[in-house]
Amino acid sequence: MSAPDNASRPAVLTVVNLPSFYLEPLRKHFTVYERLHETDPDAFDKLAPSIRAITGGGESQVPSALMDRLPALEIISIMGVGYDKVDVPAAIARKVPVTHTPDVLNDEVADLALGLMLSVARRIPQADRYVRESQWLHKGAMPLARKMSGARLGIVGLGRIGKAIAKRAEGFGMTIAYTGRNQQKGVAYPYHATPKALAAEVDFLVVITPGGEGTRRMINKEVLQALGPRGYLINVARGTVVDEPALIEALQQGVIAGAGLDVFENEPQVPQALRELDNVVLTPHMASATHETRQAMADLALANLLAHFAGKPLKSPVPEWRAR
Ligand code: NAP
Ligand code: 8YV
Repeated sequence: MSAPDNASRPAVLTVVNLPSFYLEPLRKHFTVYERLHETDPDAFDKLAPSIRAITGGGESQVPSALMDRLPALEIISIMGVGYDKVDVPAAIARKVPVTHTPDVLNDEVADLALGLMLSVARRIPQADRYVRESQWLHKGAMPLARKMSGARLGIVGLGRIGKAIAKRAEGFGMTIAYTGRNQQKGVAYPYHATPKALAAEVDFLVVITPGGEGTRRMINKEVLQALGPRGYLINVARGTVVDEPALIEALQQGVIAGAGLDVFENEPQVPQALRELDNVVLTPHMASATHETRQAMADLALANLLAHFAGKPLKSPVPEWRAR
């Protein structure tokens, strides 16, 4: 779509602070109101009837109450594969398509999952501190760590990213098993019907399902007990998938060996008790956060908006929209 003049540019509301490499091309095609509903409610009241699109990130809230304020809303474009905080049934009821950015981030998220596995088992952040704080000099060699190559990996959610994690883990000579709501056709890895059954069979349990009600606190005390004192939990999915208080207790009491966490229940708040633990590696929800991948996500989010306003097929609608 070539850039329209000012008057004919559709109005878009952003619901998160977007990076400049998304905002700048967005402004070429649209009149962009940056988080106007939060920054200037009076101006938002006046402009809301003209807003035809919402765009935000994978963690953005798009409740039906916001949609109610936007009678001209035509599309919600999420720059992220997860969309658990978008009220998709409410959007579908209004005939408003929701799009997201699958696949373009698979490699990046899988890379970080493997990075967290290595970090927690080989204690790489602790080793870095050991050198910086001159502990090597004064105490000698660090205590021995845990071998990852050849260990048993369990994947909770063998979807696009889960499969990219499995492929990388094969390179480490790991054995792989998985769980999900369904056994997958054409997948040779052993399937376990529940996270608990899977956890009992593995050394590393990697969680990479969607968030939302269907998976809330699915990784609970029982699953952690099944993972056991030599097991590591890695969560690159959503904080809501893990029972965080139960995880903290399990880490404090040695019920599991450690955890690598990119996501948390109440981001960016991370419980003090978790931050004080030495057997965890924590990252700030950054699994897709490289220039290359965030650019690809921004390009796809924009492409969905442009396709919609050009009357062309959407590039990547969410499955619920496709299946409606
Ligand atoms: P996907 O291809 O849809 O895969 C999701 C997998 O989860 C599927 O294998 C699905 O299998 C399983 N699943 C869904 N609901 C489940 C349930 N209730 N219980 C058990 N398993 C369930 O999605 P993806 O592209 O791999 O992305 C997965 C998620 O990763 C996203 O939704 C997002 O939350 C998260 N993510 C996080 C980051 C980050 O920055 N940390 C970045 C990208 C994505 P079944 O249908 O057989 O259950
Ligand atoms: C980003 C994510 O944090 O894609 C997702 O579901 O969680 C991450 O890639 C986010 O979406 C960036 O907008």
